[in-house]
Amino acid sequence: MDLKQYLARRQKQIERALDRFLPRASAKPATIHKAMRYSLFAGGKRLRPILCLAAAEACGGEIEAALPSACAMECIHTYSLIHDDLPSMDNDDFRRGRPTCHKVFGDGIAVLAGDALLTTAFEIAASTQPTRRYDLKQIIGEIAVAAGSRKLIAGQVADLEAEGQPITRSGLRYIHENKTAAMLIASVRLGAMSANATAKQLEALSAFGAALGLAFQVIDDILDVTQTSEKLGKSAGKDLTAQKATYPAAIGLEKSRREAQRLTREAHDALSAFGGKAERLHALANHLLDRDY
Ligand code: GRG
Repeated sequence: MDLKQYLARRQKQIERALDRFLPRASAKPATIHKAMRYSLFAGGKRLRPILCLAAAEACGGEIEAALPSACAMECIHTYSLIHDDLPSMDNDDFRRGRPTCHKVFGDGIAVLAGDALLTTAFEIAASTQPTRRYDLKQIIGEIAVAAGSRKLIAGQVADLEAEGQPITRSGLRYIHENKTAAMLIASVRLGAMSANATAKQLEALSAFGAALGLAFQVIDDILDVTQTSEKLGKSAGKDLTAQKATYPAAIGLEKSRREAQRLTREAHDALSAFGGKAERLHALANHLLDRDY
């Protein structure tokens, strides 16, 4: 398959759907809708929604049915980036190749734009068509748990608390499992749910998302020290200066690369029962391992 073409097609579908789901920039109060759209349509890779759609395909589902979940996950991801960049968190000026939300709109509006994207995600998810096995309660619950205080927020809290402190491998893994992998796991599970997947398929996709999420974060840590800010579209080298807990800092660059390869193999293995239907998920896993931004 031509992955480049596949990514471009899916990115286009996701941009269109997000544009449809979000309030217009001119809707009152215009400032907040402009700020939400500023960060949402800033050229992110759309990894989480693409994984959601590819998981739906692997389970024999339709793209249209998975789009609300896919867009909800992208809204939550964007909210987390806006808040992460705030002066009270990572204090970043540059994200997705442009000045961060708070740099353009001010801290107050950036906090509110993040809040509004988080709540909009649930409004979008509520428009999902339930399937025979999965009702709206399960779909909304899946998103709420992944974005909540035991997953995404837990990872962020552990990350903040680890700054400048020595960290163990298991402490580092805890941060990455919650801050990064939980959102990837939920993305593939939601895609599968939209396709009325079996419990076994959901389980396999959870294992895939967990391994891929960790691999993705290890690569992200490596890129932070090996790439330029221009290439990444965000401030490179920040982890080192902020004394962040990262894989290269904990185990070195070479070992980190081997760990990313091992985790990617684990992700591939989790898909064995899907056969050819998981072709896109396999290609995405390889692509994430080889990426340079
Ligand atoms: C503030 C609740 C809250 C959480 C913040 C997502 C996050 C947690 C922090 C952002 C910084 C970071 C390194 C997060 C780890 C996950 C990650 C690598 C996010 C970047 O995802 P990409 O590369 O970004 O998919 P794009 O811009 O392409 O969507």
